[in-house]
Amino acid sequence: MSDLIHYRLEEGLALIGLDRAPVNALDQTLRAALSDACERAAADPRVLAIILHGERELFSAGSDIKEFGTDASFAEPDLPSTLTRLAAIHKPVIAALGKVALGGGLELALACGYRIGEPNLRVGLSEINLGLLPGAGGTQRLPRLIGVESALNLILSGKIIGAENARLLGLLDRIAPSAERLLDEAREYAYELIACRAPARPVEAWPEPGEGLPDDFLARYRAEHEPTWKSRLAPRLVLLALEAACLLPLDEGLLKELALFRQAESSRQSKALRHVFFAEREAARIPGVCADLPLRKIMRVAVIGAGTMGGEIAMSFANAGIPVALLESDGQALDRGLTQIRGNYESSVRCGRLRPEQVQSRMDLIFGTLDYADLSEADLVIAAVFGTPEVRQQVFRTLDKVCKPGAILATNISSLDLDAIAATVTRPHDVVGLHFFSPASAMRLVEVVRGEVTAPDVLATVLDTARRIGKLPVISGVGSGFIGNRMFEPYAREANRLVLEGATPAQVDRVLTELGLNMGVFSMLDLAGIDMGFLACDSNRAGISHDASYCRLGEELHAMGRYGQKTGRGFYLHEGRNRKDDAEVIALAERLAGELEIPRDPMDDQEILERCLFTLINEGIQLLDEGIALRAGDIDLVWINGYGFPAHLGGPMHYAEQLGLGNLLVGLQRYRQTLGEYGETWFKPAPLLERLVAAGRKRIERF
Ligand code: T1G
Repeated sequence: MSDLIHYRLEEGLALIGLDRAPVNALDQTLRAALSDACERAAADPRVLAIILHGERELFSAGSDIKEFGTDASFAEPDLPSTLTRLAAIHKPVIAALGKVALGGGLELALACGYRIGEPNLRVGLSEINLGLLPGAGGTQRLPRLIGVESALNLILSGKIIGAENARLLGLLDRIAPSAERLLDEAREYAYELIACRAPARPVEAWPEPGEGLPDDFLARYRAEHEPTWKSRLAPRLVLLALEAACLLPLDEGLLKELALFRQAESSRQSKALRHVFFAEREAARIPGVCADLPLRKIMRVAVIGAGTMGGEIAMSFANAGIPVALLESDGQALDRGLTQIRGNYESSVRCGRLRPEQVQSRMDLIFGTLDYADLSEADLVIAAVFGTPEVRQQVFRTLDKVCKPGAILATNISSLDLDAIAATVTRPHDVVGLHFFSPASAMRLVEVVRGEVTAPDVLATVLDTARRIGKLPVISGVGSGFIGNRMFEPYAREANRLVLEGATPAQVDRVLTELGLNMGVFSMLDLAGIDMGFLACDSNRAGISHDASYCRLGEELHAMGRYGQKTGRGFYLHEGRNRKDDAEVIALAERLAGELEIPRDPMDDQEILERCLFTLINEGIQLLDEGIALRAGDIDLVWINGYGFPAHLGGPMHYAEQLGLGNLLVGLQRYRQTLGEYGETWFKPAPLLERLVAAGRKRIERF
């Protein structure tokens, strides 16, 4: 027996323990060992019932995602056939589920006749998050167990649910009183089943799936949900698989599911989403720093500034059960901040995202104060104060005096030079940047800014803490706009210039939202506020005079008091939640183009898409070359989680690799030549891109 499986014979029971670190991912080796163990138990007359469990408690995180897109994915014994053989065993098979049973791990449990879980169990069919569908019986066995609609909701949401919900749905027969008792409870369950001569599975003949379903149920379900799927392939394949479950016998449905799964697995969208999955885990790594570096203990946090951002940051920690001291300079501002936080929680209750009793329990974790001395026990202090660099540096000088040794001092301000702050304190190694994205209580992304002298354990501690509060931390070097906003600038610049050349704001935004972005540039600018100065419009940056024509439209709108949604007019005319092109803005663009001698023509969608994306991607490659971003995958995560770039395209860097780096370079060079001085200034290919193409490299990486 392989060491991936622990096989124990106990008075009529065979216990089969899966043991492939770290998550019992069902690769070919584990599938083979599992197959052998099941065959052995099925053939042994002494075995009256079988218990499948995780040797180290965790049951299984499903198929090995690294195998997808390779021959190993369906190397014999493949998972579907392994589970079909398991489901055919004429003895009760009990799945004892510890910690997680996800994807193929839950499908493995579904192929067993009975399921018992531990109280903190998390289960789900998370394949949809990888652009896949359950490919080992999930779309066929689940609807037969919990009904078609519940199965569709679970599969299409990719939601991970707890033990009690799983039991209520019919996914779990029992819940053990504790994780420690799981295996003993499974044994008792097995002996009960043996004693009452229970069948191999509780329902002899699977109920005809879809029984009691209105004939047009799936058609109505598709009509209701398809608009939300946009251009995503996997949800559409899921519906076809569920249709098969309703119309075909199990064995035929499984074949249909397998064909649909292979279609999903080979899709670009799934390849992109698998890239995102591993990029998220890679982002946690600090090059040159060992993964088990001792971390500082973060038990108490302080936030300075009870404004919108400070309040949302405080909520992020309170939501994770971490006590937060919220400091303000005056009582009224503090009261406003605390009232706003309570209001945020109460609106979450109204939307059903929070239970009423959680409001007070979270408010109890947030302690408002006006006194810096109350921060003396904080392990991490985050300054979320606006004001001049001098004001902010004064805040850090005060923190330097009051905070205990070893406390981490973080600033949330994106445009601030972190190293300048570190230079003003006696503990520069403890200074780090934490750029939360607004609204901080909802957005996952945090740019963790590493200063020149930030200590490795400070960086590692902040990365770990960000994950503890449910954030997705990405390391950035010090530089204006870090990664996200630095790239947003050329992207917004190009959009503005395109309007001067004949496009309209609505056309530019439509092209970008059709690609899959949640919002187009102009909708974002009107939402954030033109007065927020997203576009740096110094036409003589760093002494290099260049074409700043792209600024003029925003500058004029600002001068006209058209700040965007907040004033009802910006790049768009806003009427309630609707926005539309404004003839006044088009006329302004025409006038400016005349003054700037910019030729105007109707703009085609492809050019809009290329010019916005190519400049965005080019800036990202430049960031990588400068070392501000560590990895192309990090840049993808920033743009997917901070700016709504479609995850099923993998992020701007992955998108560029699929497009072909050579094609990207040719595109930049074409616009550089055809757009005169403007093109000469803003379409210069990043040197790293030129080096990558010259070297015939397919991946975007520093070298
Ligand atoms: N395959 C390969 N590696 C995996 C893996 C998987 N399924 N799950 C986790 N890992 C690695 C991960 O890359 C990391 O590696 C380490 O395990 C710890 O993970 C046929 C087609 C289970 C909740 O979508 O949700 O089954 O970085 O850092 O925070 O229908 O991992 O250490 O080298 O995330 O404690 C469906 C994905 C697969 C589950 C644990 N399954 N995993 O979270 O640790 S498709 C999933 C997770 C499938 C079938 C279909 C989480 C977790 P490294 P981690 P964690």
